[in-house]
Amino acid sequence: MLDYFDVDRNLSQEERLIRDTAREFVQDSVQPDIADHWQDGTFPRELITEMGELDFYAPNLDGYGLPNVSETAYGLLMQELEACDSGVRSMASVQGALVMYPIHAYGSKEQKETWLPRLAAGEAVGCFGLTEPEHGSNPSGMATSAERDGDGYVLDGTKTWITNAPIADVALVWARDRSDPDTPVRGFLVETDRDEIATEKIDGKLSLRASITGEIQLDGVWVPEANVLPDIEGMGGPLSCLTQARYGIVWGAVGAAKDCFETALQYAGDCEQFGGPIARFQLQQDKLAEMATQITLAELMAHQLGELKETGEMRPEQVSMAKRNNVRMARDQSRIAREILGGNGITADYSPMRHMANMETVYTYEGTHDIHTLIVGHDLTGIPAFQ
Ligand code: TGC
Ligand code: FAD
Repeated sequence: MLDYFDVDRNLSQEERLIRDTAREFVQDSVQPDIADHWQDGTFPRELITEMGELDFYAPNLDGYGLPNVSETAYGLLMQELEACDSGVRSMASVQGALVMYPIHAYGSKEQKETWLPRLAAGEAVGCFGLTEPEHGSNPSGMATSAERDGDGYVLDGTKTWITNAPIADVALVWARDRSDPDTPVRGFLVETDRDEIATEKIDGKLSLRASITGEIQLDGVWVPEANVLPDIEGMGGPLSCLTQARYGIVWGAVGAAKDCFETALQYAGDCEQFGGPIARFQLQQDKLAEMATQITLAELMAHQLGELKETGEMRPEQVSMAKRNNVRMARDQSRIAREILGGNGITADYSPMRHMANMETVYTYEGTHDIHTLIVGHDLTGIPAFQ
């Protein structure tokens, strides 16, 4: 894989090992069937426990048997998974950064003991319910409510576009506590086998097809007080989880773009027109040089962000800048790669068009490109421009 500035030299032995293990897993277990899954709109569910056995879910956390690897190692893992398909990285992102992280950071001892080992092993699947039909970019306007009822809460509302909802065992649902005069947002762990919860699959996606997406319909679901995350109140709860997942996307986007680059470079060398390989044309070399440059810039940003995260100095606004840049880069470069492949580029036999379609989702979820522009703009000027 492209490493023009030799970032490999800075990696520890453990980081190389994790990257190589992920690469091997992808090559052996995922790559052969991923295009079929994408076309069929299915996720290779048999891989969920295999990914657990390989410590792919939240390996950057500690305790409860979690390996506490470096943030760079975690990023490299996301890079390798998304080099295969954004749906595979999404599986690990949601499980690790959006479900295990909040339980680890804000959960009770009992919640941690119940869920972290099972989620880490892939024996249970989690999903993260923040977005609503009328509240996507502005989740703080959420309508989903929690009302006190005996020694628990009753939840009502609809969450939509929820990765893994139809296959989840537990949904982390963010809702406003209407029993409290301040109506703070709180996190509720809702087992999906409870009464009055439905998780319908969303069909017809033309992007991120190798990932299961659904709604969460909460129609008076009762959960005990023990299912509320005790150590967090307010939007800082869900938004802090987004910072973790966005960090993974910063790296993942580099992986998708690298896969596009490698495919295009190989193709340009193999494909002959006008009596020789198309790689000899200056127009194609310009495209390849620009791709390699943009990927390298994004990769360096990811590595520096990893350093900041490792030392606890990373700010959410820096994650926004990197998510915004790296996903736009992957979206643009996957399209250039597709172009280099000519007609073959529009088939599922090659990865660039699949990555290109996936990037439309990645550009939109975890904060749209526009929202990250406004987050960075706010940080630079001190003036919020969201409303
Ligand atoms: P705001 O008033 O700015 O902040 C409220 C509180 O939260 C804190 N905070 C953060 N903390 C950690 N990380 C962040 N990124 C944070 N952003 C804000 C903030 O300091 C404050 O704390 P406190 O203690 O003062 O109360 O919040 P706001 O409601 O005005 O938010 C503004 C905005 C637009 C930036 C935010 O709503 C936003 O990011 N919107 C985008 C929504 C989004 O990204 N949704 C993603 C849904 S999940 C998903 O897409 C999963 S896809 C996964 C996959 O398949 O891979
Ligand atoms: P909207 O917020 O309605 O935005 C529409 C357009 O308006 C966008 O172009 C946006 O940039 C623009 N816009 C909005 N506000 C502003 C503004 N203030 N200024 C300028 N422009 C603005 N959510 C979860 O909670 N959990 C998940 O697991 C999850 N998985 C997902 C999986 C997939 C495949 C997809 C597509 C989405 C997923 N999401 C998930 C939801 C995702 O986070 C939202 O789609 C995203 O936050 C955008 O919200 P929206 O779709 O409602 O668009």
